[in-house]
Amino acid sequence: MSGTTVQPVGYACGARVMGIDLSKPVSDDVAGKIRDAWHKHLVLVFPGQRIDPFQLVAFSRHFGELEDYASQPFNRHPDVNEVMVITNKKSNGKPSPTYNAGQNWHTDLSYTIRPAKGTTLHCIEKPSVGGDTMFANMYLAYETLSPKMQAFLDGLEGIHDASLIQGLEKRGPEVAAEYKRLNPPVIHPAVRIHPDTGRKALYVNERVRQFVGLSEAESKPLIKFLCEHSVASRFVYRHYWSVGDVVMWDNRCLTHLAVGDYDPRESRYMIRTSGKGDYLGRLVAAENASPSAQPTTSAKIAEGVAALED
Ligand SMILES: O=C(O)CCC(=O)C(=O)O
Ligand SMILES: [Fe+2]
Repeated sequence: MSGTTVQPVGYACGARVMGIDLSKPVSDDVAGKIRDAWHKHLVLVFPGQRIDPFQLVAFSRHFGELEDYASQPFNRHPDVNEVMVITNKKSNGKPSPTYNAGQNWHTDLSYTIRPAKGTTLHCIEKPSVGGDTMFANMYLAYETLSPKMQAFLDGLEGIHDASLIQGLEKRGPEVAAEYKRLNPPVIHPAVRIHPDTGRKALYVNERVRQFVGLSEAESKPLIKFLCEHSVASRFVYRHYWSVGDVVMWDNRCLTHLAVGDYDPRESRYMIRTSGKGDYLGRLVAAENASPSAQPTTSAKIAEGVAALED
């Protein structure tokens, strides 16, 4: 990447990449170097870009197949299926269903069986102040736990539930109901091994309701502890957006939060792609109904479901 620089912008994660024009085709060689920088810094910021949704898709495809957002059929870009619009701007006089997207700590699409691998977000309009996004390094969150807690979490699975999306109900009863219908609770490991780096990362966030095999009363304090621990300020990079930024992050080893710290009368307009996940979780319901499920697993899931229905 001659003429290109990668400059860390945060200690926990985050680097600024200068000298690449994303409106032009990116060679496989450059894409490989970007991937290496991404694995090292987890969040890459490409400032000063002017790209349309097609160019965003072309760039993002270098890092794998793209998500078609079938489980979130809201605010899709009218011209490009793989692009979601994250905005507070009304369309056809109706409030945007993504106006409050991402306002609790999460990792994208973890409430689906195939959570997004990475996400790329391009800022087209932003409020005069605020509208920031924060990212927490979940490798560090895991690595700073005691060995006993790490060993315990290594064997745990979390139930991720779309109904825990912050502000979902405020998007309107139809949007909320459709979201939940399309995204029934799913199970993922509490700790994931990143397929490219081999490092373990905590995979628990504010959209986890319970751990499989633990009661709700046992799960809740542990989830609370892990959520608080994982977003300690020393693990966090806060991105202050500028128009033209393209930010690409790794959902397998980060959680993130849209802070929502801006005047809602001002416009914020971002376009987004997500990479299809490289691993599959399991549906709580399917697992529970499957006759081939191991009795112990089945019983554990049933316990989880029963507590979910409390
Ligand atoms: O709008 C933002 O700052 C981030 C929203 C979000 O969580 C996402 O696009 O995945
Ligand atoms: Fe998100």
